Amino acid sequence: MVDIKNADVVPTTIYLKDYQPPVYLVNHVSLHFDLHETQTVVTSMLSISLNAENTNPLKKLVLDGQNLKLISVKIDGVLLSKNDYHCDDEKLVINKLPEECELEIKTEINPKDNKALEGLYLSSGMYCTQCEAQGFRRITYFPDRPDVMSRYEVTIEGDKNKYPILLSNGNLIDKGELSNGRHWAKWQDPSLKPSYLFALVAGDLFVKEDTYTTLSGREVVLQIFVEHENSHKCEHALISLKQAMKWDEDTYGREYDLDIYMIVAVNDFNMGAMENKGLNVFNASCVLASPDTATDADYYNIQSIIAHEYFHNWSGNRVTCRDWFQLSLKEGFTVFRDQEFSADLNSRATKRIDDVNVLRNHQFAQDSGPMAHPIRPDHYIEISNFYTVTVYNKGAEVVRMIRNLVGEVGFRKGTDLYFERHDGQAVTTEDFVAAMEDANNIDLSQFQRWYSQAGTPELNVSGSYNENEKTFELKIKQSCSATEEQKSNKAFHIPLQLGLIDESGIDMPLQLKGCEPSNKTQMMLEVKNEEELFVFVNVGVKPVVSINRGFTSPIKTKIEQSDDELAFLFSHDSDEFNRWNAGQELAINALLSFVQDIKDGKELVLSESIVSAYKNTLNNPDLDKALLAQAMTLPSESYLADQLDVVDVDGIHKARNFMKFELANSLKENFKSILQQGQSKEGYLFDADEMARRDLNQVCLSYLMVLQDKETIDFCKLQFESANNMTDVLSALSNLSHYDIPLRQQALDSFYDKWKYDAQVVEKWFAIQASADLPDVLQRIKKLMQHEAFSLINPNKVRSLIGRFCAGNITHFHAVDGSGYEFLADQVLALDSMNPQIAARLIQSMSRWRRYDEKRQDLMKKQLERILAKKDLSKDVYEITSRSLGN
Ligand code: B3K
Ligand code: ZN
Repeated sequence: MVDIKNADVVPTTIYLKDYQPPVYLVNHVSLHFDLHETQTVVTSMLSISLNAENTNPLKKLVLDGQNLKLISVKIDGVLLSKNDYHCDDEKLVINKLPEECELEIKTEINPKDNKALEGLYLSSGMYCTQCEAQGFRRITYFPDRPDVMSRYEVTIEGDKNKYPILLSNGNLIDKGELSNGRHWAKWQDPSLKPSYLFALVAGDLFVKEDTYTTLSGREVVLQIFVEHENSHKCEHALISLKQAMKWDEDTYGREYDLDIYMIVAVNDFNMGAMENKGLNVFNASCVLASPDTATDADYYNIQSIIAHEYFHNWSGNRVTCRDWFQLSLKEGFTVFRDQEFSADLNSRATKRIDDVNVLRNHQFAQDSGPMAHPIRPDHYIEISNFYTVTVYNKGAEVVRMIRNLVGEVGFRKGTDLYFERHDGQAVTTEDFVAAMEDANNIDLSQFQRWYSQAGTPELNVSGSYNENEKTFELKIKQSCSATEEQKSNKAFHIPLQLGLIDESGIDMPLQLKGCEPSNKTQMMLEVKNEEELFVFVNVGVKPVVSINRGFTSPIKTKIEQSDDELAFLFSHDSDEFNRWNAGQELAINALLSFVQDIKDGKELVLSESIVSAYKNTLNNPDLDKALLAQAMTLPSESYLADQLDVVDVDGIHKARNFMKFELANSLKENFKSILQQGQSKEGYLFDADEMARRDLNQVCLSYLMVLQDKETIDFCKLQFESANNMTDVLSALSNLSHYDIPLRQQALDSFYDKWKYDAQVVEKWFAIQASADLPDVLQRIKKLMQHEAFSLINPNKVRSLIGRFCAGNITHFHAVDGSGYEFLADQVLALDSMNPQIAARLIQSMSRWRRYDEKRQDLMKKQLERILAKKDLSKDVYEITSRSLGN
């Protein structure tokens, strides 16, 4: 198998600065697949022509290829001899080529053996493909780069019984039977597309069908293909797809272009889903839902992922990336689009909090570790490693900041211009920003630094009130600590929404010195220099500052605010995000002081004022239940860890448990009454109110369970046994999973027994056990790896058991004996030659090893070195491990 590096050859680094336009273009691609499980023959006919834009005098054609068996090459019908081309593990090079020609290449591939799940592979008896970023080269030799865009015609031939459904991109134009029990179908895609958007599916599938009439009155056929036993689980995905189609018409004026839109659910998939033109392939867990098998979080995710992939049809497919360094052009923008879609359809404030939590818990961490990279990286070894929370989520924040700077109307003008100007092209992030500048007549040149500089900017904010002059001065200093690769950053252009609140909790009218008075009570400040001074005049009383409202910029803000001020903001800030944020700050202050007290051997005491701040919040009748659930949730252990210079794994765990216990103890009557009032006998409904109700119940139950009183345990048992939806059942099971009581195992066993034939539910069962806060959790996980339902080949199982433990069960993963690290390294080594993408993802739990105490540092470093020493390590794992070690 290729896909590996030679033991003593360091893999090549690819640089953005080396970009060259392609030498040849491929105008038309005609593919023929003769499907056989271990020997599929692919015949590809390429209409090739010299690219006028390329100035390279060496006019040789270099085609990418990986794990392919070359059978023959013909130019304009003439068979080439082996001397006419060069073929190695990575490419096929043809030197002498006419300016235009028809190139026919025949290759053989083995879909059954393909466990990397890139290119064409078999999953649960069906063929499917994954080509982004560089999987097409595992199907046939091709200039596998996004700036080569072609029209495709695809013929698929396969066994009729086993694979009655044969799909590819575009429209079905012909089909037929063959004499030997086989049949064929021919698909034609009228759109221009890069190879990474190619898709093929063949299987025995149920199809759920509907139609959608577009803005201009065209009827589009919508089809969702799933395994027959899942036929009842497609409704939600279909509704979500129609919602997304309508939203994109309403919000961006974007209509779907083909006559058919297909979605296929597969069991073995490296990520969530893939936006192939007209034929999306989805991880089954991101499509299938029914109330008894899927949680609210699943319903929510499905809605947003279906939308995300649909939105790519414009932001990604019709306008695509010139090269893979531009990935955020499509991903950052599309994440921003899906975030706004979810916010419009559900609760806006809670969506923002969820998104910021992802950013703070994961992206800020990445930005301050060895894998830090700008949203437009300038080098990589393996591009699969750059499908990151930075490129995606920080990328979305950067688009959001542009929207904040130009306003909603200006942003729409910008996107209209971008889509119109670049439809059918492969472009860069600069092209996106240029469209925004041109449509709004503004200069975003300083803003562009967000694309090229890594690291999280930090603002130091201090305010001073002059009672005599009734002025309020706000001093802001920005800095961005160096990342390992980028030693110095220039000042960022930071939009900052601000409010000043008076002592009764009302937003004051804002007037900057030298500006006319107005009744505006919020203002978007623009920080551009390292130091800025904003002077507000006519400020009647000393205000409390509410800054970076709605998290207008993805930054850290340091502002001197007392616990009293934070408690005041926690109950009064008119900005719901900042109100929640003040509660988090308050909790962080308390938790960090507990961490210190534990170190100093002091007794821990949760102050009355904090308890009453939480009590007031809990009793506030105006607060939406979903927001209340978020407000009552303490900051995560990983976020707390990021606040410390040296992570104190056990201290954080103890501190958080202590605070949770104290709040549970003091507020138990409140929690119980919310829980009792929040019960419902109605059937499951996926809507904002019902989700909020279930969410708040879950938070209350998790507090009460800490107390381990009989009444709560009985309540939990009853909920587990009798709830009519998976959200409540799983909430009960997960609450039981942290306590080593007989009921725990009984519940886990009966759950498995009931759901063992449902892969998505079994994944949840694994995940719950991997997250358990039990001292011997790792032993239990190792045992679960021998379970009949576990498989290292299936990424969902790996993620739910191994990934969940290493990335989510921080205390036990970082056990001081190093057992977690050794376990992780074992799994990475086992997965490396099978599925390098999944292996590389796992290691990231160890990449920030320098942040821990010496003992743990040493243990993690040893395991990283052990991984790096493996012969024929994949490029994916090599890149993450060597960067983590700082090589
Ligand atoms: N574009 C795909 C991700 C492909 C990942 C390749 N390793 C899904 C998405 O972001 O929509
Ligand atoms: Zn995407």
